[in-house]
Amino acid sequence: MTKKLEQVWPQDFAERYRQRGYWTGETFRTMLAARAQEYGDAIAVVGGDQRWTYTELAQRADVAAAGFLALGLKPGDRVIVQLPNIAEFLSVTFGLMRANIIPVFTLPAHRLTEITHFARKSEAVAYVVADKWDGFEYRTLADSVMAEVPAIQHSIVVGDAGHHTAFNDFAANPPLLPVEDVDPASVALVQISGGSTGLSKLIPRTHNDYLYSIRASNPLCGITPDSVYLGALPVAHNFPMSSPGIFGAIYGGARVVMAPSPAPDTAFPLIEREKVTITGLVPPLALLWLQAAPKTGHNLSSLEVLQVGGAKFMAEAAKRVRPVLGCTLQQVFGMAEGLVNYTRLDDPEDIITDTQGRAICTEDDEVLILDDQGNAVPEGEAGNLLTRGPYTIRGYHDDAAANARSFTEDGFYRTGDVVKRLPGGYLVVQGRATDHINRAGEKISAEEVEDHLLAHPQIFDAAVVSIPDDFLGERSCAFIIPDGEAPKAASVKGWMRKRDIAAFKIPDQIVFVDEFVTTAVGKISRKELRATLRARLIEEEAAKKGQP
Ligand code: OOB
Repeated sequence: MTKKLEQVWPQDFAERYRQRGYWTGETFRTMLAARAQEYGDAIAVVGGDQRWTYTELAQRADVAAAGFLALGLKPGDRVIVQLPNIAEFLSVTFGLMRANIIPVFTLPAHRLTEITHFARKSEAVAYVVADKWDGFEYRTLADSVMAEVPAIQHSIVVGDAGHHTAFNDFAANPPLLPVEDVDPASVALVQISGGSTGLSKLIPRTHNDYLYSIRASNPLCGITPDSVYLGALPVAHNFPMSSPGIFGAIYGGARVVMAPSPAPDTAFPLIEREKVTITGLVPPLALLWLQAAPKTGHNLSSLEVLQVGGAKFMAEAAKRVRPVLGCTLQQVFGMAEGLVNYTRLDDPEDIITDTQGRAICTEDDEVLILDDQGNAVPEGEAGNLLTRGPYTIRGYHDDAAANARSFTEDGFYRTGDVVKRLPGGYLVVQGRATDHINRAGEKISAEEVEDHLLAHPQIFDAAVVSIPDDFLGERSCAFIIPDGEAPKAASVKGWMRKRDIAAFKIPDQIVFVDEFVTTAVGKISRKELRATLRARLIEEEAAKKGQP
């Protein structure tokens, strides 16, 4: 028996969210059908040399849906989707949703270890990849995934499929038969968590809640049917998917342009050619764009809004966005679990540059800032951010331990972020209470990387910490106690690479130590240990640079 995939709010909350018009009963399928009606001839998506109108996108979604059903997939099944920024991302996704099949979104950077974990945990029956991307062979990965997870019965490849099922052949199937309407309170898609403890958790999002966050984001981000959204970050990530992202653009009858890479030499020509009006970046990429823009020959004047989020964008860099790029900065502080904060486009400049915005839903995004004892802190003081609301989940899929840790009894999600609140509800992110590394917006669980390191025959113990980094925001550093003679750092990294994990999880820096600090009473917690090691390294590095 497959485990039920659901996301349930207590009845009184659900009623309130419906009554207040957040949950409308719309589903992804009815939404796309309505947009195809209204904006039929307008271009919905541009990717590579493809340009599809809304009518065509809806037709392609129908074809995809018929194809998935013809393979024997059934409504309610889960499918791992691992696609780069290509037009087919939308036809696959809307096709699955059209057939009431649930996509589980993974990143192109994920490898066998992560994909098999997501496949098992979601009990997926199929896996969709592109043939090759960025020098990596996803068909070979699909072979390994199928060998390891027998429940995955189909691997569907966009492009040259080899011996896999060809997505491009779906058009040969008989047309889609009528599909039953789906309950808008059911799960539409699965996002994955940043993974603050151990392996990433699955985040089921419903039609009601996800579509609310998208619909409510659009006016805050200035999306109109004339907008052109550039998908620069991997669009499977919650930020470029829904804040407002590619789905917001489609929701608004606007245009999505898929960028194969966020690097200036790829993105800038696309901005000029497609007259892009809005895009979203993580801080390190925003820095690259600020550096490249003054020297570019490309006309970037169509750009109206640059969103930056996923990690803290420092005020000094934020101040340069308007003068250098000539557009409005929007800071976005969100999480795949739900809550998204935006600076408003007409906010005073200092709010835009110095804060991470305020919640989408002024009335019903409940935001608590508490000290470690659970008491509210005064305005302006830092505390732990907890939240609940019409698009913040009440639980992860099938993970009682994580749920007990991450949610309070009355349903607040403990974000793990330390923030302060300014008048008007604006939040400033101060740091984090949990032990993950936010490397250029990619969240890395210290524990997960430590577990890999501990499998190394010459490693006795390991602690992984975040170190401030001028460019990445944070980089990862592994402190290692060798078992006998220390291996070379490069060989540890090489060995980690062979663990079939996303490359961003390989430690940036490795420091060998003889022992970890202990206290008089013996062992200290991993959390304290990481904090101590981190502080010591930062101090040593500062001393080397001759700083105080
Ligand atoms: C976004 O989502 P996730 O799930 O990858 O990561 C969420 C975490 C937050 O809890 C926070 O620690 C950090 O990423 N974060 C930021 C931030 N935006 C996210 N920290 C400081 N400043 C920011 N602006 O990263 C995400 C999801 C939707 C929209 C935007 C970002």
